[in-house]
Amino acid sequence: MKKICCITGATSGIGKACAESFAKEGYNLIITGRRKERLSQLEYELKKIYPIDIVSLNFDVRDSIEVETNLNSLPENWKNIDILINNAGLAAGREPIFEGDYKDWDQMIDTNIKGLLYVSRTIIPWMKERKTGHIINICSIAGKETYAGGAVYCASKSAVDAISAGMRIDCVPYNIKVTNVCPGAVETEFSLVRFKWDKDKADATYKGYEPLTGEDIAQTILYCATLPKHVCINDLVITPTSQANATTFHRE
Ligand code: NDP
Ligand code: 8X3
Repeated sequence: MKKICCITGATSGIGKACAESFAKEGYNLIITGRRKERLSQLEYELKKIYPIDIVSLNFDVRDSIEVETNLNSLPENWKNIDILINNAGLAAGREPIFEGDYKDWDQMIDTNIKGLLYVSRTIIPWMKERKTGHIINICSIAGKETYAGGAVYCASKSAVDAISAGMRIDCVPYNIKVTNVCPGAVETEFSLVRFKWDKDKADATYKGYEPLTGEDIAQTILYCATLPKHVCINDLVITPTSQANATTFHRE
């Protein structure tokens, strides 16, 4: 029987790359996001290539009712989720804290922390019932180190770091693995979103060095997800070779 992988935020970047990598490995997929057309397009493209089933769920992770309604609407056999990739997230703004925008703060906190919690709260009981499962939380190097203009984004990812640790403790009796993945710079739509689609600012983030790609992270996640039953990678920081920590880059 094919395994089921549920990926939040599959319409772009790391989530989309995960959908492609897990599809290639023969997993059935549940893909989610707010941009419905992108979900439909991805579902169409993957089904054309791979002999797998895909369910697309179109919801905003910030809305607990939408999260529960959509996930609970899955047919019973689709609730047997083997892997949950809690990926949906964003940074909004890069101002010092005294110039921060409340809307940006709400969006980051509601998406990165509360959204991840709502999705996990709905799916973990199904894993617990079956005494099997693997939750992969996409944290960030920003959850390990705070940088200028990133207080709230970094705080939201620090929260993910803490939630992963707590989730692992609560889930360990039920044979559920929890892996916290902390990427450094990955070139996706992340910086475009952070800088409100200012392409020059987004491009500057990746200038002078080779950033990671969504595919690099997807391959790493696939590795974590396909280890033997008794092996769990708990916490993993991954950067481009030219990035030493959250703020030190070697740019040519
Ligand atoms: P992208 O902007 O390319 O993708 C973000 C994804 O999250 C999209 O699919 C988007 O879907 C989804 N998303 C955002 N907000 C919501 C929401 N409210 N409800 C549902 N889905 C949402 O960025 P990345 O792929 O880079 O980011 C993925 C994750 O990786 C994030 O958690 C990010 O913080 C983390 N990360 C990224 C790094 C980087 O350098 N790129 C480094 C470290 C961590 P849609 O808009 O369709 O809803
Ligand atoms: C994204 C990486 O360093 O821009 O989480 O915060 S960083």
